[in-house]
Amino acid sequence: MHFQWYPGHMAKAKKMMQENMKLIDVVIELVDARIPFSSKNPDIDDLAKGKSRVILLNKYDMADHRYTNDWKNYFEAKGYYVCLVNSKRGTGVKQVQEVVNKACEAKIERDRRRGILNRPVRAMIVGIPNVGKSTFINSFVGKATAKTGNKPGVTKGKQWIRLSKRIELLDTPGILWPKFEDQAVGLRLAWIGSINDDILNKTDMAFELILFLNQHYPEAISNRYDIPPYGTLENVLDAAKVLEKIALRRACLLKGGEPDIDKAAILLLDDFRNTRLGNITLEFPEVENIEQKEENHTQD
Ligand SMILES: Nc1nc2c(ncn2[C@@H]2O[C@H](COP(=O)(O)OP(=O)(O)OP(=O)(O)O)[C@@H](O)[C@H]2O)c(=O)[nH]1
Ligand SMILES: [Mg+2]
Repeated sequence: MHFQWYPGHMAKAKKMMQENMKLIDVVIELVDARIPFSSKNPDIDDLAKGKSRVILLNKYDMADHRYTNDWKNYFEAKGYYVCLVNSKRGTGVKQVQEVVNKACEAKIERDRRRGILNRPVRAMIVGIPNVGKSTFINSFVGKATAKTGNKPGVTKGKQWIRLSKRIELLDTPGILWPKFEDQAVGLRLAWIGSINDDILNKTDMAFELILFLNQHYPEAISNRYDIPPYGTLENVLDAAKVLEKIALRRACLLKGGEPDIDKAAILLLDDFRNTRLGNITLEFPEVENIEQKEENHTQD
């Protein structure tokens, strides 16, 4: 599968981030709790060198909570501050403010020693497309806050949103692209609907999803579609048989009454993306595995 990711637009966003980074104390990075590795941009570590780092495992409500906690531990062990967030409903958003304060304690102390009192911490939100940046900002900012407008002494025209006496947010989120050149990463991004899927073969995506679910959530499909449990699937041909069963159960039929597996594929992906198959996490923090991937990535 080959993915296209609006390179021009992204290059512009990256430049914006580079220019603004010197004004920023803390970088708040959103990742999708269902794919915390695949939705994490690799360039951000370079861009945010020396800054306090907060990771929000967003869309927590859609992920498998057992693994979200593992991911929290995984990132904390790497020195990030981590919050579990459902930006859509606002759950966990309050804690972000506390965590940001904590992440910036050293900086506040440094300021204090230099006689700088009450300078707010400046934060930037970053993340790949569709991860929930705008939803989070709206939820984080709430109604009571107002834009501080152009601040003299800071680069002209920059808008800061005052969250409290202690935190200001740059009002343009940094949009970064995922590491979609990795096929497995691309597939997971496609499953959750973060890649324009007009260019993808949905039926192939559905086969792969059926195989993944068979391995990690073996009852998800039979429960949802009321299909008798089936054993271990070996390959795409086996997955195709399951998709046929789904098609028959849901009356996705071609003219002659044959199962319409392309239609069933769309239905399955739609059900998955709307958590109708349950809370599912698509990758797990098996450390070696990920470290290996990170190494591969830097070799690219
Ligand atoms: N279930 C759930 N949905 C969320 C959550 N956060 C965001 N969404 C949904 O995810 C979709 C994308 O959210 P946006 O806030 O537009 O994402 P974004 O990162 O600003 O996207 P771009 O502006 O394209 O980069 C929307 O449909 C949101 O309603 C969450 O925590 N839980
Ligand atoms: Mg947005």
